[in-house]
Formats: sequence, structure tokens, C-alpha cells
Amino acid sequence: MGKKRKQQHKKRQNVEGVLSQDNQPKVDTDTLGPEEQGIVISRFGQQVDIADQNFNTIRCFLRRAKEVPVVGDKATFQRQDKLDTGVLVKFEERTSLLKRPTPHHGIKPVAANIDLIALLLAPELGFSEMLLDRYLVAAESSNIPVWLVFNKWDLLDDEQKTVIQQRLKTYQDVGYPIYFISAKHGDQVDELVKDLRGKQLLLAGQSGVGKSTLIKYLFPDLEVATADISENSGLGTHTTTASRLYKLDDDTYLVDSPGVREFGLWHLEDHDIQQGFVEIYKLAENCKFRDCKHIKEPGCAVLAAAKSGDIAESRINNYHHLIQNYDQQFN
Ligand SMILES: Nc1nc2c(ncn2[C@@H]2O[C@H](COP(=O)(O)OP(=O)(O)OP(=O)(O)O)[C@@H](O)[C@H]2O)c(=O)[nH]1
Ligand SMILES: [Mg+2]
Ligand SMILES: [Zn+2]
Repeated sequence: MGKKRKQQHKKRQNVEGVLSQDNQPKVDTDTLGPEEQGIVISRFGQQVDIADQNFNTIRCFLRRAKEVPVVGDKATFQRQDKLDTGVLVKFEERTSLLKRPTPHHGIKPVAANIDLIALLLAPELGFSEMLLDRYLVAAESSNIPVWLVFNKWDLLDDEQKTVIQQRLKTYQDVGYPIYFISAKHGDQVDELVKDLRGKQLLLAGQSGVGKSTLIKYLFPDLEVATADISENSGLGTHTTTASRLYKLDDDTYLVDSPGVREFGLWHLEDHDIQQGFVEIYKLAENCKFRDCKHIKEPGCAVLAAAKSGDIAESRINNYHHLIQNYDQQFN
């Protein structure tokens, strides 16, 4: 550990006053209550915030950091007598685990038990099919359904709206549900939320698309940090720095997460790219060769569909770009 980090580390320990030198929590086991069920709403190093059945927050220490829980994990914990702290006992097996790339080619888990990704898009960051397709490939590789939410609809005039709707029609045709909302003003948010009921979803999308603004609109009493794009336009800065889970109702939960900027760092295997373009993947079973990559192989059903217009030009072009250039560009 570098000197500076060591100092910071020490400072954090002092401030919080809860971790001993060997990073083990000082837990007075005599005062621990019975086991309770909860859900992890946030994580800070060796601690997690767990919401209990009433959605009150208990800061819990990880006793043995064998496997680390993440936001969305269903957890069993024990509360310390009369305190809003406790210890995590265990967490349940996950139905899904979403991961994201770190700036240094690593991959870290972000959220567990997510059953829907709401991918937010916004006009002023320059809506691009290429970026969207990359997001979709990454999302599809997690096998979690994706919905597209075009936010900041209020910033567009009628002509611009028509253009965006036409461009997104390609994705509607492929099968992605699309919503056009204004999180800031609440336009169409109720319609979106009605369809989200019963799900545990992650809000994803570039920094500045308005993920936290949507949370803020849905939870007006909570303090949620948001910032103008001009304020946070420096590379690597994000207004939201840690994922956090919010409860909408008994079976609807939303996770706000920091926007991903470094999408190029997401390592994608060829088969991720192939499966990530769902309409291409579906057609691939009609190709003459089982290992067809739909580049220039004879008897390729995908290229035939692209030629006849059944696959959108931008999609096949982006697919080709990713499948042919990905390795050279990003590894
Ligand atoms: N006009 C308009 N502005 C919006 C809307 N939604 C969000 N914004 C603005 O967009 C900026 C960025 O919003 P945030 O909610 O902080 O974006 P974020 O996606 O949470 O960004 P990170 O936390 O950095 O990933 C803020 O200035 C918001 O006020 C909208 O519907 N319309
Ligand atoms: Mg945010
Ligand atoms: Zn093919």
C-alpha cells in the first residue's frame, strides 16, 4: 500500500472508529440480536448498508470477507442491541450478477438479482447507434432484458423528436421496449414506472443521462446528487460514485449506478458480440456454416437479410465494426 493510501486508509478508520488494525470490525457478539432478513442497498469497502423489513438502514460489517455482497443481494444480518449497526451473516444465492469494467481492465460486480436493465439515453451527449450497440452487447451478455429510456425529451423540438424516433425504430423492431421521458419534469415517468412494477432494475447509461434525476423525481424527499453535464464533463468524473438501491414498493427496486464512460475497456468476446446483436444471432442458424461470422462467407443468411433490408444497415455495420476491429482497438 502506498504511503498516501495508507494515510487515507488510517484516516478512514479513525473517522469511523469501527475497524480495528487488522480490518476486522469490533463487534460485541453478546449484544447481537436474532437473525433478520434484509437487502443490501449500498456497499462501502468492508461495510454494507442493509435495509431491514421496514426499509430502515443498518450498517453491517462483513465478518469474514470470503465473498463480498453487492447492492441487491438478499442478506441475513444481526443487529447490535439498540444500534443501527450490525453484522452480515450471509447472503442468498443470486439470480443474476451484473459486472462492469474498471478503469484498469478489471471487472467488478455491481449489482445482484437484477432482472431488468433500463438503459438511459439522452440527446445532448450525442446519441450514437454505435455506443448504444456496445451497451446492448454488454447488457445482452449478462442475459438480462434491456429497455431503452430516452430521457430529456423536453430538450428536443418536434423535428428532432421525429428523427430520434425514426432512429430508435430500428431497436423497437428488434424487440427493445422504448420510452421517451423527461425525468426532470416527470413527463411519461408514470407510464414507465407502471411497467416497471414487480422488478428489480438497474438504471444504466453514460454519465449525465439523468439516472439520478429519475431517482430524484421518484423519491422527492431523498437527497440525491445530480449535476449539470458541464459541471462533470471532466473524463472520469461521475456525479454518482456508488451504486445504491431504492425501494419503490414491496416488490419494485431501482438501482442507481455511476455512468460508464470507459466502454471500450469492456472486454467482449466474439461470441458476446454475436449474441449481443439479437436479430443477427437469431438469423445465424440459417447460415450455411455453423461458425459463420457473417463477414463475407457464402450462404450467409445474415448478409442476405442485410441486403434485403431486413437487418438495419447501422446494425450490420456496427456488428462488422465490432467483430472485426474489437481486438485491435481495445486489447
Ligand atoms: N432538461 C432536462 N435535463 C435533465 C433531465 N434529466 C436530467 N437532466 C439534467 O441532466 C444533468 C445530469 O443528470 P444526472 O441525473 O446527474 O445524471 P446521471 O446519469 O445520474 O450521471 P452520473 O451520476 O454521473 O452517472 C442534470 O443537470 C440534470 O438536471 C430531463 O429530463 N430534462
Ligand atoms: Mg447519477
Ligand atoms: Zn452468416
